[in-house]
Amino acid sequence: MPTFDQISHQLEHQAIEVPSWAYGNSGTRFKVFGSAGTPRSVQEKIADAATVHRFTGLAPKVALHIPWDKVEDYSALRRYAQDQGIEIGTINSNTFQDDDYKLGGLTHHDPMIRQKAIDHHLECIRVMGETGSRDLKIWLADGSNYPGQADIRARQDWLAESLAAIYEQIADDQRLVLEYKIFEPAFYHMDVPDWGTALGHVQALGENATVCLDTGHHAPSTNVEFIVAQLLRAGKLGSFDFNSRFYADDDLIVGSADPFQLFRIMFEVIRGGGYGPESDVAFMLDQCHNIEKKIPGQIRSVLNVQEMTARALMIDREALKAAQEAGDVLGAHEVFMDAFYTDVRADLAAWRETRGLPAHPMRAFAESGYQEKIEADRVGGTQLSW
Ligand code: LRH
Ligand code: MN
Ligand code: MN
Repeated sequence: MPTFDQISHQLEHQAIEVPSWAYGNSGTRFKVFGSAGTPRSVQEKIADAATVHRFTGLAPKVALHIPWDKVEDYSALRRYAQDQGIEIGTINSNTFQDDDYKLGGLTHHDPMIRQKAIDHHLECIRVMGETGSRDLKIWLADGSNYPGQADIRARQDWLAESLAAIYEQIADDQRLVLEYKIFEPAFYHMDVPDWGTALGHVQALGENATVCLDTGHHAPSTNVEFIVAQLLRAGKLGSFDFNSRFYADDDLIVGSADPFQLFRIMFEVIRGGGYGPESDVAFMLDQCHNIEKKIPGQIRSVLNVQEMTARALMIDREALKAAQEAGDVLGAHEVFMDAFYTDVRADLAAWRETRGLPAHPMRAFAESGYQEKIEADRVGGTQLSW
């Protein structure tokens, strides 16, 4: 097995995009808890995201959600982020909080509503021009609750037309990234429920259209790393929305529910050429911190990704291949598991120090006083929720 020192250079350029909405208050349909220090403006969310980057060196971009993060001047917002040491990343559209979209947005039976949803995406593309963002990420809440309620076939045609109208405005150096989800908020059918549907649509659009894989958006027991392998084979894995789940779209801290799954995913990413300076896969978090503190929740998350990446990089690929080709079932499995069971935490701590970062980012953040300061400063105004 390679040593940590042999793989550590591959960790240098690791970049994880944090979501602006992770810093706002969130909850379930039962309750959204407020918490001291929660941002009251987009700028305060960006300041918190930049803090995660300062303590970890892992999070150089923050993804925005429009209109949650709507501001007057996006160029000024970009400069604000840069002054804090980060860039604005993916722009996420939002067609799920407007009454007009009750029965759908890009797939609505009424062409006027579809046009409204298309126009929202064109507005997002305009924002991307100002923020310098590469990716427009589209997740649709569109679907139906009852058999017979909607023409599920016609909606695919409308979706294809709507996406084509948006894609037409995507510049050569930009991408349209389509995210799928098995259910919720619609419970009978979703218009983009799975990777096959998403892949079909983005393949019809063209080269700059790819798929976003949100780890919480599958049926229980789905082999997610297999989907990773498939999308990479097709050259269509655009991005990840990382999070953990026990049941459905739980949006918990990535690597908390099933670190082994994260390891397996990272292995397929690495093996399939999706990791490293040559790759354009975006690694994003899509999480909510309903009861834990938000900044440490994000720090924990990016560290979990880093840790499982390091372990996956340590798989002895040659020994694995040899065992596979010899038909050595248990030998191959052992090679795989040896890397998974290797504790890299001490090595990572030492390596961080060589890069001028705190060895223990969680501890360093707790001792920094940042949390106490925002709790004292951010009084008055309205806390943001996602
Ligand atoms: C939908 C989703 C999608 C949204 C985000 C807030 O469940 O994963 O990515 O944009 O949550
Ligand atoms: Mn998501
Ligand atoms: Mn989700």
